[in-house]
Amino acid sequence: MELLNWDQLDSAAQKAALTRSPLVGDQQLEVTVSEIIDTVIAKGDTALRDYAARFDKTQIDNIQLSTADIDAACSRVNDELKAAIQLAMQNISTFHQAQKPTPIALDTQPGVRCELRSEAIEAVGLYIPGGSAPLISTVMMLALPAKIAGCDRRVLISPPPIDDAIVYAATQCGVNEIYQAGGAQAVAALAFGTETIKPVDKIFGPGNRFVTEAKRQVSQDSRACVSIDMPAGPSEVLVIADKDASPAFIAADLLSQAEHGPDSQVMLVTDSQALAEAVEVELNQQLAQLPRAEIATQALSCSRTLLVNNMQQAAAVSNLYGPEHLIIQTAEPREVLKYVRAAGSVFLGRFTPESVGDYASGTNHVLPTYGYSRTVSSLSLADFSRRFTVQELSATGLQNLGQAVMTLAAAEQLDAHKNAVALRLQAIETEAVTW
Ligand code: HSO
Ligand code: ZN
Repeated sequence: MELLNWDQLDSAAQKAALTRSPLVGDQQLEVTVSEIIDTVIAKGDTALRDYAARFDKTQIDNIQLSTADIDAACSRVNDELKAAIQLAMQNISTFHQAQKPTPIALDTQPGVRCELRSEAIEAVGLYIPGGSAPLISTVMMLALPAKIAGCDRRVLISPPPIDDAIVYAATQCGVNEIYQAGGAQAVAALAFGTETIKPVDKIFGPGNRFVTEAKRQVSQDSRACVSIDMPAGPSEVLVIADKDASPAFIAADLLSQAEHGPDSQVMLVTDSQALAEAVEVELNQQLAQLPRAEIATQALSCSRTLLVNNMQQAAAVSNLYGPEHLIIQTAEPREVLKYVRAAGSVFLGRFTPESVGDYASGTNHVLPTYGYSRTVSSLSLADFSRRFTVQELSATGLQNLGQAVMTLAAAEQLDAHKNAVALRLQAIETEAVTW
């Protein structure tokens, strides 16, 4: 990894040191995805079958998995994996159950009642990538909160041939419809529907650049009325470490992120040059053993080590970067946490690798990437519901508040607004209110 001394960089070089690789959104991608979306709108299931044959090299007879398909898939999953899924499910459920919102109802002033309520989104579409790393864990991270939030239709879609463990996790986590389709065509099917798939209200989940672009396009398409979970970029981790941290642990954490994809980015921020050098040695050793070494090597080529003066400065640098994952391996990690302002998810201390949050500690692994952690939050129960407010005034309430509203309406020169209050106040004063 490139080694840079933070204080020796001018502000432009500091900015450059925190840049991510540019998102490969090109015009061709935009056109290709938009054509796929239009084809799915026009040809429905036939388009999904054609694309499955062309892109996934798979002939699909049934787009929706039947009960027999599901049972067969589940029976092929081994018991050890089933037990691991069950344990992870328990922790994820516990943490997300605790996020249930408490309704708010109060009087802001006498006779003026205000309430905040929340309702589950009816139909949610959960996209699960397939391919070289079928993300079983993402099924749990999306389907469990959807169920706990109370979404009626929990629809999972994943490229064919759909992985057995994905099917098992889906049934355990309460998914009620499973479809086989991948890429932009799957997103289009969720947004617009086909003969087999009814459209959903919101689409969740990670994916390749076709999926990401399709999510962006459908969420802005006035023909659909669908929203998406969050903007997406490549996965990333930033590790803050001091001289006593374990180089082996750090290297393993950096590589666990680097193996996700060639465009993943990993950053090490430390006040110890000796540690930085020891991590480099470990990286080379561990990398050689990894089946996905090629992917990880590419990711490491655009990753950096930044040397800082102290841990407070390390946190400041991390805040500027806004990492998806932040690992703090220092003597007093909670002291560093005090300065952390922006991160998708934070992992404290030497016994907390990112992997535990990726799979099973209970926190959600769908997190803002690409610096969005400065404004976007990690996925939570709130993303599966919508909030709305309620208000109710008594006659006294309107008498207490009415004049201020009329003054504000007059200042905005919106007379109808003013009249809506004035008429009622008159009625109250003349006792013309009969109900
Ligand atoms: N690190 C990924 C999640 C994941 N890792 C799934 C393994 N499986 C993004 O947070
Ligand atoms: Zn991961």
